[in-house]
Amino acid sequence: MQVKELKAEFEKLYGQGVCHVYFSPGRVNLIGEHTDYNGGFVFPCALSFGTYCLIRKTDNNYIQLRSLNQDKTYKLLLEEINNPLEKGNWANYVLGVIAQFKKDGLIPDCGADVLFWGNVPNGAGLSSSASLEVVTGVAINEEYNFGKDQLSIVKYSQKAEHEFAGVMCGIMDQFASGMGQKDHAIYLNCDNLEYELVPVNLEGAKIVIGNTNSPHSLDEGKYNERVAECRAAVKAISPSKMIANLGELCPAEFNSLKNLIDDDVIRRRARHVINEIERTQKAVVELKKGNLKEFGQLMNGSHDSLRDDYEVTGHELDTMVDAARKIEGTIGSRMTGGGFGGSTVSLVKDEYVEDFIEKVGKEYTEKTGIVGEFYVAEIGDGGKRIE
Ligand code: GAF
Repeated sequence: MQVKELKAEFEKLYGQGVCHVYFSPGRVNLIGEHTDYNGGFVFPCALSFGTYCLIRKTDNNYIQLRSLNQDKTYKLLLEEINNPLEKGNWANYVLGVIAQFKKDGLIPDCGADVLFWGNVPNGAGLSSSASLEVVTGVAINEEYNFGKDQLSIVKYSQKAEHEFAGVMCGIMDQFASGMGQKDHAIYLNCDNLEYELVPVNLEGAKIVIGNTNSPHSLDEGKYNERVAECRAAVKAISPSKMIANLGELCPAEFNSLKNLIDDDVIRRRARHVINEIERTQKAVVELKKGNLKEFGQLMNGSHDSLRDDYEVTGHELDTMVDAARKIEGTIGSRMTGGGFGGSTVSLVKDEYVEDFIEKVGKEYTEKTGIVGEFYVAEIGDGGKRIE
C-alpha cells in the first residue's frame, strides 16, 4: 500500500485532517544468531519493508489503535496504559512502548488516533513486532516532543517485548529497526552497544530471503528456554572463571572450561553461542575484504550449528536451506532470526537468483507441502518520520 492510500484509510476511520506518517523496518540478520542476549556480536540489516504508523493528536484523553492487518481495535485511556492486555493481543507491542515512556515520567498530555499497517509477513522471523514497537516509539517521541534519542527508543522497545509480550529477547531486532542505514549492515557488539555500519557491496550477488510460511512464534517458550540454558551455562562455568555472559569466552577458553558443564545439552548450547560469535567476527572481516565465498561458508556453518547444537531450526528451515545449497549459484544459506520456523537468508549470485527461487520453492513444497515465499532483500533505513 502507498502512503497516499494509507492516508485515505486514516481519514476514512478518523475523519479528515492532517496526520503524520512514520515508518520502521523489519530486519534480516546475516549472521550472529542467538548471540545478542549473550553479550555477543550480531550482523543484521534493516529491510525496506516494515510497519507504518499514521497518527493525529486529539484533545481527549484516550488513544485509539487500529491496524489494517488486524481485526481487533482498541480505545484506551492514557492513564490505564501500564500493564499488558491478555497474551497475544497485537496492541501489547504498542502499549508496552507507551508504558516505558510513562515509567520515565513522559506522560502524553492528550490522546491520539493511530493507524498501523505493516508489510513484514507476520511470523516470518523478520521482526514484524520490533518494527511495530520502534515505529510506535519514534512516533510518540516526536508527536509529544519527548526528546529521547533513537537508542533510548530502541531500549524502550526491547523492554516492551520483555514486559508486554513475555519474550526475553536480546536487542538485535529493535536495534536494527531503529538504527539501520540504507545499504549497510550493522556490526553490533551487544555487550556495550558499540556498532559499526558496514557497507554491503555484494558485487554480483543478492541477499534472498525465503519465508518458510511455517509459523514462527517466540512467545511459546522455546526462545526463553534457550535464554535460560545460556544462563545455566554461565552459572556452571562461573565458579572457575567469573563471567557475566558467554560472550566473554573465546572458543579456546570454552574448550578448557566446558567440562564444568555436566549437562550435554547445555554444553552444546554454549558451544553454539561461542562459535557463532567467532564466526560473526570473521564474517565481517571477510565481507569487508569482498570475500563472499568465505562469508558464505560462515553462513553455512552458522546454520549447521543452529541445527545441531542450538536445535532451533526444524524440518522446514532445514529443508529450505538444504534445497538452497544445491543451487550452483548459492554462496551460503542459513536460517535467520529466532528460528522454530520463520525465514532463511541466502547469498545468491545474480544470474542464479531466478533459478534459485524457482527450484528451491519447488523442492521445498514437494518436501513439506507448504508454499514458501521469496524476496530479494533491499536494505533500508531505520525508523523515522516520513511525512
Ligand atoms: C529473535 C530475538 F528477538 C533476537 O533478540 C535474537 O535473539 C534472535 O531471535 C536470534 O538471534 O529475533
